[in-house]
Amino acid sequence: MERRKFLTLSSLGISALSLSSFKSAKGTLRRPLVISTWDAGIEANKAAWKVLRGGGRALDAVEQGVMVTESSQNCCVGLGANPDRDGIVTLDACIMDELGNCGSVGAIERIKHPISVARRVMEKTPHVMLVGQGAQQFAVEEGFPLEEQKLSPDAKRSYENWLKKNEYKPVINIEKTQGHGPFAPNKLDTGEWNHDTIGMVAIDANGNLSGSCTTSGAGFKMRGRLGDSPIIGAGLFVDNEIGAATATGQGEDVIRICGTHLVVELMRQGLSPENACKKAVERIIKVKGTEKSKQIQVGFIAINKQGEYGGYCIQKGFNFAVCYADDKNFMEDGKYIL
Ligand code: SD4
Repeated sequence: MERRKFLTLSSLGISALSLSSFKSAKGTLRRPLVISTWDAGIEANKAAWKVLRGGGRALDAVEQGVMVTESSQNCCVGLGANPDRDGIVTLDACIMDELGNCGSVGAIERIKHPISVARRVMEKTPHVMLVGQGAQQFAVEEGFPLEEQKLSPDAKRSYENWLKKNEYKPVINIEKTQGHGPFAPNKLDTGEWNHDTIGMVAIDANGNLSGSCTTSGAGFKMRGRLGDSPIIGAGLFVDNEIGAATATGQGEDVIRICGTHLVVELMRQGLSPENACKKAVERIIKVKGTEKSKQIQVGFIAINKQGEYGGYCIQKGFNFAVCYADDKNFMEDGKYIL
């Protein structure tokens, strides 16, 4: 927000929060603003909003927001999530700030908060990505406790089910409770979710953007497989001049088009967040072909520097959580193409 406007309103006793809906020439300017993928985004947004409403930095908001999801035992993300096809939970995460700094971990095991390790990689090493044992070693050196290697009851049940068929093929990520939030616990039992990721992007009261993305990766993936989520420009991209985007769904197809980098570049050319996400989805369909695209799901969400947001996906079933005020934290269904 423009500093002068902020100071004037502050001196009138109006809090930063009430600024979230003041009008600009482009329509309603929502700032601060945080959006995140899937139903679990509601709880994650609440934690992010606590940071943003107090005037905090978007980077802290996106880290603390997705930590909530990583902590949940009954969720698709974090150590309680589905394992790879050898029965081991391996986690990927990345984070990016308003200065273009970024950090990432891939295939890390027994660490509860990969997003925080990704942040340490960004802040404390000369590197962007650490993977596997090296990432775990770094986490331990940084004081992160090594958790037990044990499947959560939900993941164990779902892995045992998977082993019966041992079928290795992509699943179409959907949220059957679409738009109904909040995130309900035993969804593995009811089959109400089959996704594995939370991506979050935010703009703070100072107009700075950041993003985070954390996942257990595609359920029952090959051992050693990395998806888009820990890859800057695929699962997450932030450009503080323009906007920020994150992705979910079939990671291989997001990587092929450098998905979130593409979304941000399309916003740079003047597209709204929603239209930029739509064009990126269209690109995937063009590259993959319509018939094969019907077998997969990809969803993008994005915000721009003006505080506008949007999302788009290949097919029905993707949703995202939007928060820009104490009483405005709600689900939106992603528009879809096929
Ligand atoms: C991956 N993009 O590892 C992730 C999976 C995902 O909802 O988003 N699932 O490919």
